[in-house]
Amino acid sequence: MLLSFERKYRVRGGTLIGGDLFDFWVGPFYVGFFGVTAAISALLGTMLIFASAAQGPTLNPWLISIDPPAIEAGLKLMPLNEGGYWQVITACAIVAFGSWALRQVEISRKLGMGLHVPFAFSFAVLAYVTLVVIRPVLMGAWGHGFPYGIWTHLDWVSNVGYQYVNFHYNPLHMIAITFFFTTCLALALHGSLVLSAVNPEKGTEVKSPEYEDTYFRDFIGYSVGTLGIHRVGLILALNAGFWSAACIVIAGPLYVGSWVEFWDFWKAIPIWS
Ligand code: 07D
Ligand code: 07D
Ligand code: U10
Repeated sequence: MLLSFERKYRVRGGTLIGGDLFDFWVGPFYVGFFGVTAAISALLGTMLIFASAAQGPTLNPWLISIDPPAIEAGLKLMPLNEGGYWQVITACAIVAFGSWALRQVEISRKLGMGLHVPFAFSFAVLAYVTLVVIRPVLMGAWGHGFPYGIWTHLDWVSNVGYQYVNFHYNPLHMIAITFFFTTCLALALHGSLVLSAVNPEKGTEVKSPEYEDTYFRDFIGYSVGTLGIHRVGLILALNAGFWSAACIVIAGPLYVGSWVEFWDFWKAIPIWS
């Protein structure tokens, strides 16, 4: 069934660049120009991670860390072993993620669908680019980017957090976290509601979307609707990514010091001071 549908849509066209050149599939994967650039940049980036790791001190995948240049190096291009690996790997990653998004665009166009998937993925890429390009450039040093290591990137988050005393007091971090939590709540409600409709009591019929609507009208007086919940979900998730990028780009470039003290203005408002 799936295969007969695939034969119908596996037709030429919809490419953004390269015409028919890479307009083919390898097994289940659509290739396209951006599949080739994604494959090359991802492979190259991964090989550079291995090359850098091979310089020592460890080959243990959990402990490998490719560190950005020292902060003192500013925005210079550095020799490979002094942060240059990190810089080239970052460039490979951005080309790979960008190609991935453009490949999503080509597939959407082939299928005559909206561009919602690439639009959504772009928010993840934006968060990453904010961390490793936008914020470091605004602060004047690549050394502000995060290191590429499973444990060391956690150290970076913790250290940067404590540089601002208590990162929880960053108001945009609060907004981002609230969107993450709400996204989870919405997905749990949606997943459980759909499953409850398609898994009714034994011997009874699968329930239609009207039941899903009615469930929430009975429960909270309103149903956003079966299409609406997907809009809600997308908007919540995009906001989670967007406010994350915003919360970290203001920490440093716009606001230096303690996020706890940031709220002093609040205590000084005349009404209650
Ligand atoms: C489930 C989709 C699949 C993706 C997976 C990740 C790699 C890395 C590379 C050895 C939801 C694949 C992992 C390719 C291997 C090398 C060099 C997505 C799913 C399974 N983090 N982070 C993780 C990345 C940042 C933070 C895990 C990437 C920021 C915290 C994994 C990036 C900050 C915690 C990982 C990135 C930050 C993690 C699970 C890029 C703020 C954890 C990720 C490119 C955003 C958790 C040991 C996951 C953990 C975790 C990958 C960036 C914070 C290793 C690729 C700098 C606090 N991060 N992270 O499931 O267990 O994502 O860490 O920006 O607690 Mg991270
Ligand atoms: C950057 C990932 C992009 C990924 C891409 C794809 C591959 C391919 C291949 C699987 C953004 C990569 C793909 C590599 C893989 C295969 C085949 C996603 C990115 C493009 N915080 N905090 C956040 C919470 C504290 C701090 C964001 C909670 C402490 C700093 C989010 C808590 C301190 C930064 C968040 C908490 C602190 C953040 C992360 C609780 C530390 C950031 C989500 C309950 C002491 C980061 C943009 C995100 C940020 C960030 C949540 C605690 C510091 C809102 C819930 C108090 C320094 N924190 N945090 O951004 O905003 O995802 O980054 O305590 O930099 Mg925080
Ligand atoms: C959703 C949904 C819905 C569904 C769904 C889903 C959302 C309406 C109808 C989808 C959801 C799920 C399936 C649920 C699970 C998903 C998650 C939890 C999300 C996380 C996902 C993962 C962890 C899996 C990630 C896996 C990936 C990304 C696959 C990895 C793929 C590759 C490594 C290949 C990538 C393909 C590329 C780059 C393009 C094509 C390229 C090739 C085939 C390789 C060949 C290369 C070339 C031809 C180019 C030549 C270049 C070369 C060889 C390089 C040479 C370079 C040198 C330097 C030598 O809402 O309901 O149901 O299902």
